[in-house]
Amino acid sequence: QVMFGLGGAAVAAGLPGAVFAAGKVAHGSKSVLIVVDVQNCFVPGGSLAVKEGDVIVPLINRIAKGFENVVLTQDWHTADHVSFASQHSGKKPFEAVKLPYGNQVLWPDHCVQGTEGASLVKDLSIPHAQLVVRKGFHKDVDSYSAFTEADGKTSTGLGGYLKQRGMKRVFVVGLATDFCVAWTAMDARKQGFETYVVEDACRGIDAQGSLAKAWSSMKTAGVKRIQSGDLA
Ligand code: VGL
Ligand code: ZN
Repeated sequence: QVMFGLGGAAVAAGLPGAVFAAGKVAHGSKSVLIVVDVQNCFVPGGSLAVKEGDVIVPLINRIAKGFENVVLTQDWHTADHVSFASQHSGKKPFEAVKLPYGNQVLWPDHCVQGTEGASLVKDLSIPHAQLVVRKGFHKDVDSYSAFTEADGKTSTGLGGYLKQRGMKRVFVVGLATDFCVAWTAMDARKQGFETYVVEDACRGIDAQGSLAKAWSSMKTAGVKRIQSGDLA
């Protein structure tokens, strides 16, 4: 009886605090949902359209209703942004270049500050969202992550904001799984948040195996991969 009790405690201690017996992941007042880049450019019809990027919007709206704390992000580039293939002579979208901070995939022009393409998708309905983080606004530096720009050192301030608000757990949904969602989730882990990606509430670009690579990197980083049905 005593052994059983200790064993139970040990098993319980080994489980993440938020996972209960039913296998559901709880998300209380110390959890935040980060809705990544649900913008016109990233849904069908947009300049960097993600396949099925639009179909996750109703699911994200529903998930967000269960979260007290929600942050939205917007990719927010200058018209001459370094991540645009149009700024590199002889380069085409989805090719890469070496920049001072490392390798950079080049993209079609997208999410230019103040344009319709950069606006949040109209059907996204999360009126209680508390903060919109704009990222990638420095002309010479990209930022897939909502926490740290691609130079690996310039902070957006989001980590400090979430810590000052007492957040412990981060749940990530949105676009694209293999770029802004993955980088945001990995940086959340790096900053000490217990981090979950809700897979069915994301869609990926999947250029040259990038989706499988992203999931493998997230796993190594300790990011937990869950489905919307796993949320309590
Ligand atoms: C993204 C490529 C370029 C994203 C943003 O939101 O995942 N991907 N800019
Ligand atoms: Zn971008």
